[in-house]
Amino acid sequence: MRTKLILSLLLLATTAIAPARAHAFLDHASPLVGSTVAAAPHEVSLWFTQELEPAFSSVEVNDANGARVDQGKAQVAGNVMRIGLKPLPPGSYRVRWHALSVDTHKTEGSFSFRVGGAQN
Ligand SMILES: [Cu+2]
Repeated sequence: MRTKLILSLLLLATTAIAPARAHAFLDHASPLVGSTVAAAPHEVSLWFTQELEPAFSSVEVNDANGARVDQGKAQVAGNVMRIGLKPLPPGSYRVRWHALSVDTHKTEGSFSFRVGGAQN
């Protein structure tokens, strides 16, 4: 009986302490993660699972040689982050994002997409 009581108390304490599990993870993106697009996109848009803190969230896009191909300043509105792109020749590109969600949790990630078909 006593053990049961202690277990219940422990469980209660754990539940009370557990933080909200709602970090800003990438929900989806445009261009789609890992996709190949026929026409060069003018911007990359990222939709997150939670609202972002604009001052501490950023994204950059690099070509296969590591050169920046974005316009330099991400725009954040609610749970969406966008960044304009320079004209992209066919090739593969990597998007790297850092996010601080409104619950102050940091997340980051990257994905690639490709412009054009057979070209490198
Ligand atoms: Cu969180």
